Amino acid sequence: MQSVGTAKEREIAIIVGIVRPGQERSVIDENLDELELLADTAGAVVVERVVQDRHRLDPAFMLGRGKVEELAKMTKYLDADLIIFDDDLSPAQAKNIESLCGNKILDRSGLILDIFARNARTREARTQVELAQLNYLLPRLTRQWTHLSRQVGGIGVRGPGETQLEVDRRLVRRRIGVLERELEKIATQRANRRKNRSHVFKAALVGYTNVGKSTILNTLTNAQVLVEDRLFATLDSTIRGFELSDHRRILLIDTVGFIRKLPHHLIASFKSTLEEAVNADLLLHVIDITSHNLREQMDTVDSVLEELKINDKPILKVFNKIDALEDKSVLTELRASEQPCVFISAERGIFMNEFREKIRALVTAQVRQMTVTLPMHATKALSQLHDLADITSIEYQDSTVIIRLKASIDNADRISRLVVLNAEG
Ligand SMILES: Nc1nc2c(ncn2[C@@H]2O[C@H](COP(=O)(O)OP(=O)(O)OP(=O)(O)O)[C@@H](O)[C@H]2O)c(=O)[nH]1
Ligand SMILES: [Mg+2]
Repeated sequence: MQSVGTAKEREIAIIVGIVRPGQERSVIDENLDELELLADTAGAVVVERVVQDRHRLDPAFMLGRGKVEELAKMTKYLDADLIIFDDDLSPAQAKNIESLCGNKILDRSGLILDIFARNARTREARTQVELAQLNYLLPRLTRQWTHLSRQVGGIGVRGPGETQLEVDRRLVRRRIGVLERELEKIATQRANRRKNRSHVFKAALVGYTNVGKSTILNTLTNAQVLVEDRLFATLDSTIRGFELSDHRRILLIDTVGFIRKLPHHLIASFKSTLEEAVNADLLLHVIDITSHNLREQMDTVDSVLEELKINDKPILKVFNKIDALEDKSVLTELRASEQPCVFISAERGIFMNEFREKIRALVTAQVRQMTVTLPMHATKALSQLHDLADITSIEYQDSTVIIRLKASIDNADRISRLVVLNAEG
């Protein structure tokens, strides 16, 4: 979408990063590389990078006032449409910088929201994005936040929330209420659907954006999920059946990717989509092994999993894109420190059998809690149970024994058969 008043195909952007005391310049450069990719995904061309060392963030301007004045000159000279900060700006900072520079000011969160708005397809995703956008924009909808009322469209002001931007805060609040109720309804529908498949083992693909989660789903299940060398190609969860080598069927779930500084509003709004991962029995944490920020990306994913309170689930680390890895020495290091893990190329189909086998082993190793009832005289079956499971409690009732136990999934199948065989006496 084009911004009103310009005939430019893509908006021209300047990006800004800040080096704080103790931070490595190289880390900031990598963050800006990622911000540039985000800007590109949103449809902007980055023509200039500004990096400033700062001990203290200025409460009014984030950068020093002098630096912002420099930015204003640069904006005119380069005819830039927007300035994007890697750090989150307070509504006041954004407003102050905007009034000095005279163009649109965005931060990383605003940019990510814009991309989500762009990529949202289903009713659920669109509702979730609009809610996150409005929550983000609400404190920014002031008289002085002029570009919102001046312009329609363009990066930072488009998507499902677009039509809401010109109305006042009271109406925005009302709309937020409507969206929240709608999401509750969607969440209930999802929960009902989930109930129907609650007995089936579920593995969820989680990970940083653009690491190859959807490619893995497509390769393993012949799903036709969109794969793109773009950030946040996937915003909805897709669930497909998948047959393991022992013919057990499980469900594989692809869902939205994570990124550094994923806006909190987004995580909150995407709760019902992420709920699919929350309810999984196994997490497949996919990592792009060619990334320069491998560790940081893994840490980001870990902290989102923590925020979702699912970091205690069994996790298999799936290092993808090994076909594109130049320095193979990291393999040894990662193999030693990141067990359980696999190294694959989903696109080239390398080591996919090992991957399938690892999933099978982890599924089989899962422990299931069961309660079974046997006739009192089935003493042989009872002793077999002791071999197959950890017995948690035994209760005698009339002529039956009620046993609570924990068993591996394989043994749980055997136990079910044993119970059926002994049911008649
Ligand atoms: N070289 C190489 N590229 C891969 C491999 N797997 C995926 N890719 C590429 O990585 C990019 C992202 O792939 P996706 O499957 O869309 O990644 P995703 O994790 O689902 O990304 P989002 O949904 O955007 O979060 C695409 O350009 C893929 O072609 C691989 O094994 N090797
Ligand atoms: Mg995807």
